[in-house]
Amino acid sequence: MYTQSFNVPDSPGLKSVPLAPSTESAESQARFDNKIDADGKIEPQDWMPDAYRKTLVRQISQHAHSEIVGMLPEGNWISRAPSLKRKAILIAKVQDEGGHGLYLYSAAETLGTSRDQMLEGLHSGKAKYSSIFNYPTLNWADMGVVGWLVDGAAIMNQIPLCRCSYGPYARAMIRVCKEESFHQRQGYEALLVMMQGTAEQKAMVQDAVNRWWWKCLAMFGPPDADSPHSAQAMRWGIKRISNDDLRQKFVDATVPQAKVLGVTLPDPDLKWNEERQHHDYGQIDWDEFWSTVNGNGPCNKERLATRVKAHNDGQWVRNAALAYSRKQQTQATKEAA
Ligand code: BYC
Repeated sequence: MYTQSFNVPDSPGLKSVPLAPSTESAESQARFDNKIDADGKIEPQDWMPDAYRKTLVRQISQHAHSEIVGMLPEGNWISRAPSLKRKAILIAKVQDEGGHGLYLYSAAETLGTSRDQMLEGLHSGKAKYSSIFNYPTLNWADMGVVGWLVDGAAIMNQIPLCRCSYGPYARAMIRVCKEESFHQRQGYEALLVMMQGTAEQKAMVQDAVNRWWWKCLAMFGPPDADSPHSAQAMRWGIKRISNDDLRQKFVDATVPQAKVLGVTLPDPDLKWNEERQHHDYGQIDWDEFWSTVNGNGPCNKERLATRVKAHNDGQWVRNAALAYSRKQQTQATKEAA
């Protein structure tokens, strides 16, 4: 059993945290600790500390909510896609996001929290979802930029989650990441086509990049020094790479893509730092981030209202499925008798 505090390697911004003392039997705690140390997977039937379970339910349910609310900004453009091909691609992408939400709710349910409880958290405004989905999608170029940058940031964050210590989450993320990769590519390809078009189309792409760039950098979460959950989550192998390190990887990967596309990333401080072998970048507006996370972004109220309405409108489907299942059960009981 651990008694010492620890520092997460390679993440100097993270605070040192004392490990929580076990309230369960020392044996169960030691088995859990050994598995984490050996980089093994924790499965639903295994004993786990309450705080580990709570952290997972919080993160996985917020992740699921993000996928479901994330359908709204793009769903808004399905009926206005510029061609049948683009419409088919967008429908497939939005449908994938719905699927991701469902895998993730299922993964969180294995920790003993019901889907109804999680949905109640979302619909009452208690649970968080990604800040990025509280901004409006104003024109078709936003569809390309959401694919390229928002899904690009999501992949950067999610690839390490495929190695998460909780088995059901890690396994769900493998398929999610494969699909996100298609999402990122379709967005980038749509932008490449627009950038070969008219001056007006090129200006639309640049305008969309200007509006989304900083929001995507904030998506990775607060700086490591201000991230209350990171150190413990990394100790448990839930998070594998810190918020700041993922943000840096995203910036480094995106700069050459922007060059190929022919757009300018809206940051005068963005430049290669030979010494660090990374790009330096400017200040993120954390006040705006927290205001959005706390419910005051441009679309928070609209997103939540749309989600709650969709859930209520779907009540008859859930009722019908329940009635059908009861009918089948009655039939089976009759036949068995
Ligand atoms: N937005 O200590 P921290 C997608 C909250 S969807 C809102 O760093 P943690 C897609 C955080 O929850 C992809 N809140 O926390 C879908 C915490 O609040 P609570 C979404 C944020 O958990 C459709 C507080 O700030 N991806 O790909 O260690 C179309 C302190 O933060 C945000 C995931 O959900 C934010 N951006 O790290 C297109 C990935 N950032 O809970 C695309 C899974 C932080 O104490 N999640 N907060 O009230 C994670 O990897 C981690 O939860 C985070 C935050 C990196 C997001």
